[in-house]
Amino acid sequence: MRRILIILVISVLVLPGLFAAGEKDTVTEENKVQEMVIGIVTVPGSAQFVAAEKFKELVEERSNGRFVFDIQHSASLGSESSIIQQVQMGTVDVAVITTGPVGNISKLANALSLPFLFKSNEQADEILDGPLGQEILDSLSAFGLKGLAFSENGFRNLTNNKIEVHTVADVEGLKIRTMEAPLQVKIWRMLGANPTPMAWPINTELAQGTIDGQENPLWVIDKYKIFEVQKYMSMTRHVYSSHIDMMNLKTFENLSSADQDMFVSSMREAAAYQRGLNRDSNAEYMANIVANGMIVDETPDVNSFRGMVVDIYEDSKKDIGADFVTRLLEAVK
Ligand code: EAX
Repeated sequence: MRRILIILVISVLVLPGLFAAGEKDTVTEENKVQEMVIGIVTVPGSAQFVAAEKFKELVEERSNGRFVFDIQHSASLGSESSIIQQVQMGTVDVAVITTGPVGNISKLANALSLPFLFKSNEQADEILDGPLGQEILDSLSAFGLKGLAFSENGFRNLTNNKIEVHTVADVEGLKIRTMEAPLQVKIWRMLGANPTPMAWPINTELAQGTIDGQENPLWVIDKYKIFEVQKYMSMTRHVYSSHIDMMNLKTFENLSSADQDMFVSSMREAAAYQRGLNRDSNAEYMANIVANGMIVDETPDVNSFRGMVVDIYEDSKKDIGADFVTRLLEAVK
């Protein structure tokens, strides 16, 4: 009798606890933790990092930790072109990549490298957050990538060590580093420079004088201390540079539809947050660049640059596609 009583007590008090513990430790769809890698080429505090970190924060919070992200930064995964391939292969899950190199796979993405396309940040937002931007994001699916959103690099400006650049004539023969983007190389060749496509970062090449100059937004000139290896900057604002925030298409498709919505909306929010921060910080970047002795031409003769690249829009219709370029040029009029 006593034995039966003990067994009864055990079955009533202890067993349920064990099952519950077992249940808790049992990995289910609901509580499975998915670890993901986010790849960026730039350093902590950079535009890409801010967007990646905000995305990580939002999804980890909204998924109650079902998704956790490790941000691999500072070119630890190689160049942006290499990171794109790793996302295509699925060894990297998410990436924030400057649009230039994305143009090597998606022709439509190349359109965003057209010079003097956007007159302002607001116009860039209108187009990138609109149907034309969505068409570019969707174009990545054909390459095993899911385009989630556009974050911001910013308007690119020319720096160099040789000469104060006020008109396009001053660019003649300058060895300019460009992103690994065919259209960028074409632009600088049309402007009279001697362009060299190179993966980021390039401080060593600038310091050694392998190249005379480069072009990037203010945050890059400041964050990468380009003012230590370059004397002059001209506010050419010749291209509005964005990032395409992407992920592996299969990994995205394997998510539940609720999680897919959460990933897309979180990256959109992260991108909007990052754009705002970048724009609010431009004055501080400029002040620091000038304080560190860089000679800045705030009002170069931009029309002299425009004049040299006027044919590129028609030309680009062959590579990018006449229909899309025509609609884009119409939209930014
Ligand atoms: O985002 O390669 C470049 O010039 C990019 O603008 C750089 O990665 C910073």
